[in-house]
Amino acid sequence: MSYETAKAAFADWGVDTEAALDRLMTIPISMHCWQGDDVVGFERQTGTSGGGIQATGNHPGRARTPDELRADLNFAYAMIPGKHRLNLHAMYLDTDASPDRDEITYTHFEPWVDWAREQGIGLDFNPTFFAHAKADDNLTLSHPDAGIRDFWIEHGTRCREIAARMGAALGSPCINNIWVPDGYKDIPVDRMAARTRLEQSLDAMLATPQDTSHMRDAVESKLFGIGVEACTVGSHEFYMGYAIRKDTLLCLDMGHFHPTENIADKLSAVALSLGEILLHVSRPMRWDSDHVILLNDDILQMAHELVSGNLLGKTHIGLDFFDATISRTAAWVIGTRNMQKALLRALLMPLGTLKAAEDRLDFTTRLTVTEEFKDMPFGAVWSEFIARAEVPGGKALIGELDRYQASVSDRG
Ligand code: RNT
Ligand code: ZN
Repeated sequence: MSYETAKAAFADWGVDTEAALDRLMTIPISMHCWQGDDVVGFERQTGTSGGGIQATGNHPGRARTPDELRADLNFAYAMIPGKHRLNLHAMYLDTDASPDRDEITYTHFEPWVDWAREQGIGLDFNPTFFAHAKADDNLTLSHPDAGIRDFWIEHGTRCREIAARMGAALGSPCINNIWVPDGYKDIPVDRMAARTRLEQSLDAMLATPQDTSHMRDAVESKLFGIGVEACTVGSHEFYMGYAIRKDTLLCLDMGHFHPTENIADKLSAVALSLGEILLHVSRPMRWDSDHVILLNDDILQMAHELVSGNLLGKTHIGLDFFDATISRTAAWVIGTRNMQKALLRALLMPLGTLKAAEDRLDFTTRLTVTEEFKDMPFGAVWSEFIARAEVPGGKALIGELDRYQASVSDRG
């Protein structure tokens, strides 16, 4: 179907496809660096990511250096319409030096800032509280040993400074997301002590005020992880209360709740008590498996809530998945485009009609319209979107993804 025919079909429902296309082009998605190298980083240390997160697979082409990762990112961004962001973890520093986590400075990340400036993209940041000898017990900011807590407080404090410098340098606030793996494999007897320590460490880390036009802190909760099945210190309730009291962002990761929970439902609930929200859009399969996101109901509902609840202005959309069994660049491109496709569908819904039906308790009309809309020509509007952005789709996209993957397959 041509775009003009689709445009008329949506206009018949009072939906303006041009407005939807314009809006979608302005929504930045923060692409996570760690899909490119299986969450390994560039710290000259070996070992797995730890902390209960695990990339599986050994598809050829893993980025081994910052230059390789940037080349892969440049390719991926070229396949995605619009201007987006890069979400960096502290373990991805770019330097010949080998500072420990409590020694890192902005200098170690300057090549990333230079690259981001050239690309015209913003940066987001994360302290790395895993994949380190001092995190081997899955306890960091809540560790009973004050020396270990201080080490991680210093790391987190430095990361906040680095994030602020990044945001200032690029003229776009850097979202600094704090996730710690802290928890217990078996049933702890003193949860209160662990949570009190986590709270005090976070307070110490956040004590230095940073300019919110340069950086903003987010805190990310989790239900459980492999190796910390009995108790996660930074649970949802812990961080929701903390974020409200301390005026930080709350990060909702779609893999960090019970599998029957609807994460999209949480957006409007927490938004009423929070200034801003960070999303880690992910796809858990049976556990927090971080599969590449599909254009499935979970993502469609998330996009619907963002649009329907008018939450795009206060929500930062970040991605969090890592699959090492497929082309890593294809994973980025497919996942990021799926998030955009979901947003486009949400922007093309006749929300006025639907909300009016709901308000007069006409649930029959609500159901009829949502189901009839499943046959609307969303694909033709998406094709127009990528054509205007001069980005390939369909077989041409597959050809580009294959060509790039072949060019990196001989990496050791
Ligand atoms: C882990 C959290 C966290 C990490 C990244 C690498 O369960 O989701 O966000 O995936 O920081
Ligand atoms: Zn996450």
